[in-house]
Amino acid sequence: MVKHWDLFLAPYKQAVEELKVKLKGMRTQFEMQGVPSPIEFVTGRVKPIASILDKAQKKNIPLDKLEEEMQDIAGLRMMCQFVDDIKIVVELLRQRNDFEIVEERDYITQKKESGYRSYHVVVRYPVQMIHGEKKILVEIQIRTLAMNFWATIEHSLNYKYSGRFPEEIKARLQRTAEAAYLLDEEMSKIRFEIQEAQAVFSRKQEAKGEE
Ligand code: 0O2
Repeated sequence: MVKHWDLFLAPYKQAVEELKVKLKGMRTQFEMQGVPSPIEFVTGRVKPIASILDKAQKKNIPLDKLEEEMQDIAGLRMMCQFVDDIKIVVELLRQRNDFEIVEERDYITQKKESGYRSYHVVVRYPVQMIHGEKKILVEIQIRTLAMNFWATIEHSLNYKYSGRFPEEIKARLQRTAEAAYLLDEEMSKIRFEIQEAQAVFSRKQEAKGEE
């Protein structure tokens, strides 16, 4: 017998798979046009059941209200090389008509107390199931590679310390968040040099492939 969680998570799994194809497709289209892509790579995941239960408990979300109140059971991440690319990607998402944006959270201009930076777009996405259409919430996080590096490290430490960081670690994490931000700023300043070099590099790779 198919378990209750499998049934509940089925549309979320389908949404993540479909959106991974669609959002990765955006990158491919830039590549085909021979212009630098604002999207470096895309990942996606369905929140593990244990994390859903954990978050529901922490945020007092009744299990029969998960669909409406937990926005990130289905999650996608779009990584960009440069901070300015984030705006471009958000604008591309706003122009799509295969989902409806329900909320945007800008943790880049308004970083979280932890030091976390990222831009979150929550969308309502229609999934075609055998019994009809089901609209589900999906959270798309858009961030630079540096923001992603920091968030990944902080997330593992958070897990280790169950969110109760020793003061020293907390302070260091805030400083590393600033360092990541500075790295993004410096990279932005030499963006055109970097993109020129990347274009030369990919032309060389293509030529090698044709040999
Ligand atoms: P996981 O393991 O990534 O699924 P809240 O959970 O209260 O912070 P809310 O209202 O659920 O926030 O939505 P929000 O603000 O969009 O944050 C949800 C997700 O953003 C988190 O999911 C993380 O992926 C990421 N995030 C938010 N704040 C931080 C942070 O300080 N550090 C890191 N590393 N990631 C953050 P989950 O459920 O926490 O975790």
